[in-house]
Amino acid sequence: MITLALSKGRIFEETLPLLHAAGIEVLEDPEKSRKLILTTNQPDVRVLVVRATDVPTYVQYGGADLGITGKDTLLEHGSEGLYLPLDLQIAKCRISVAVRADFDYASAVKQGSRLRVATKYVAISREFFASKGVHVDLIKLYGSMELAPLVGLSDAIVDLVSTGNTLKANHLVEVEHIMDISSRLVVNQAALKLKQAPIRRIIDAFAAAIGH
Ligand code: PRT
Ligand code: MG
Repeated sequence: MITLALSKGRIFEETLPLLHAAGIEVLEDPEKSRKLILTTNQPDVRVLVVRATDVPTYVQYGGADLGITGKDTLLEHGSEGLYLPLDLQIAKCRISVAVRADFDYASAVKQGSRLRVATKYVAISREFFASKGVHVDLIKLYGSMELAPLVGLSDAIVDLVSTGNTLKANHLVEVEHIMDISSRLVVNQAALKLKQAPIRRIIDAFAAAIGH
């Protein structure tokens, strides 16, 4: 049995064409079904539906053989015990610093002010601001980061941006582009040894589908 961990939403949707290229069709829709283990047309391939942030954990501990997860999630989680064969170029976005349109970020940085930064991405933020020599107090949030500067919880946020519509709707502006983000295939290293042929087949089909 080959077990693939996926999160619902954009990653699931954008993975379907890759699975199709590997001859795998998921037989249930995770948005409609309450099942957490989805069957496929391949009797020896199943899909687990897990929280996006839990995908690396499932694969690391062998709850799943493979998974697909954002580079953001991997950088926060770490990639110990994981083999990362492919950047799938799906679920693309960027991770940025944003502030209220009326906050003078450039002056605050120039003056060496201590910034309060709200984010789900504590590791990425710590590393980014340290590399710039900016002192920050990081406030860990689990979602809706855009709210924090609006109510004075923080001066800035570090969050994912794709169209920019969420920032705009909340009168926030992007002031730093930290890095580009896309999703990667992650593989359990022990599973790769034990189930080499079927896992290689999936990796190769995905690679061919994205033109590698
Ligand atoms: O939603 P949930 O809390 O369950 O989990 P999650 O947010 O971790 O998962 P999910 O499925 O929303 O995101 C999974 C992965 O998709 C992320 O880890 C990223 O690698 C990738 N991805 C790509 C995105 C976006 N684009 C994105 N735009 N993840 C989130 N967003 C959010 C962003 O946080 C912000 O709130 O969308 C909003 C901004 O979008 P725009 O288009 O308004 O700029
Ligand atoms: Mg989300």
